[in-house]
Amino acid sequence: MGAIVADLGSGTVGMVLDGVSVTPTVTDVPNSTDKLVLYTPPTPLTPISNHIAGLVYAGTTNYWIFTVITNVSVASGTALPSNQADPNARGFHVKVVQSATARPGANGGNNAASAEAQLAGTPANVAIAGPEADGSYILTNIINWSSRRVPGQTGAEIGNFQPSMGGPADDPIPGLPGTGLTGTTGRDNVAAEIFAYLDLPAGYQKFGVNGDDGWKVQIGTPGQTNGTVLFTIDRGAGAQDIPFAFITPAAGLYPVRLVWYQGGGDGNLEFFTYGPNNTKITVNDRNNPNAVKAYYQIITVSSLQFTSVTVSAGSVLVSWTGNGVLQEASNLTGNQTDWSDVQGNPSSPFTVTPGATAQKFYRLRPTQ
Ligand SMILES: [Ca+2]
Ligand SMILES: [Ca+2]
Repeated sequence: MGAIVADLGSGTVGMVLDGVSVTPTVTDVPNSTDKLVLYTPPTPLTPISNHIAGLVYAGTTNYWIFTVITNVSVASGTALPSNQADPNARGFHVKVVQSATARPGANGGNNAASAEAQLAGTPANVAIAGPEADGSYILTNIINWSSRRVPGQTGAEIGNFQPSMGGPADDPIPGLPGTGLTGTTGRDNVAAEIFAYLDLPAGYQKFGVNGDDGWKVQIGTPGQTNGTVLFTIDRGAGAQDIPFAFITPAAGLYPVRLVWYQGGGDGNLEFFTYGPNNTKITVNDRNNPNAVKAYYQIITVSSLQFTSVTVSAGSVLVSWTGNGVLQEASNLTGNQTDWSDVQGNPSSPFTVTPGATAQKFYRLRPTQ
């Protein structure tokens, strides 16, 4: 909970939560004499619970009430270590599908299940395939889409992020208009899966989507539809901010897929977080140090292992993958000193030269 206090000067400020005094942090608001007063409970408040907060300053207390928005707890073990983020893969893996006819299903096809069905191939896709091997697009910046920027469409900028509000211009939706679609059909009947590993701290994460029509956000890699749903709303409606929250049990890279769909009329999508003073920050904004970083792929650590041992023309050939040093032993007693690096640090494949000993053992030592 928080407040902005003007003209505090050298005065003190405090906060009260549900009748108990708490100690807020007080920081300067940039380019202002105002102060930002914030208090974050040590454990997240229960979803949908009601509270009374108070701001104490200048000899008085001003109270307000609030309700905690829904939040979902993400299971332990979901995240990958942050150091597996590929610094050369900032951005999103995006699959867009578009059809010549409306999605079948409830709410005129404007629901998450129908969008998943469309992503899986029904109704048939006519969107222009992206340059990736699987027909997807890689978007290396932010998600700030507007159907009005699709070639052939017109109209004003939309949402929180647009030049008149000091932000970037809206982007078109990749792959649109689909083959054979002209006029307004070029922006209709669309579904998209926007995937990234999001580098998140532990604790309470407040995100938001401004969209038209509806969307679902869930844990999962591309095409993985059974992960924990962080937020979903089935709607056929215009651009609107809808915040949602979830709790991460540990810091790390969380695989998140945002499934968005658009039926008819306008369509737009903005994906953002709420900063400490509720400032909206687009996910993966490279110009904002407070932005959540998105990565469309991780660094895969090559496993160190033997792949084959073969005998040919009196020689033994040992092969392996990964980065390691081949070690040898003539006898195994359980002692580390049994092992020594093979002379010359050979690379795979290695040809064993028959020697004086009747047996030889080999192993691989990681070079990390
Ligand atoms: Ca926008
Ligand atoms: Ca729409």
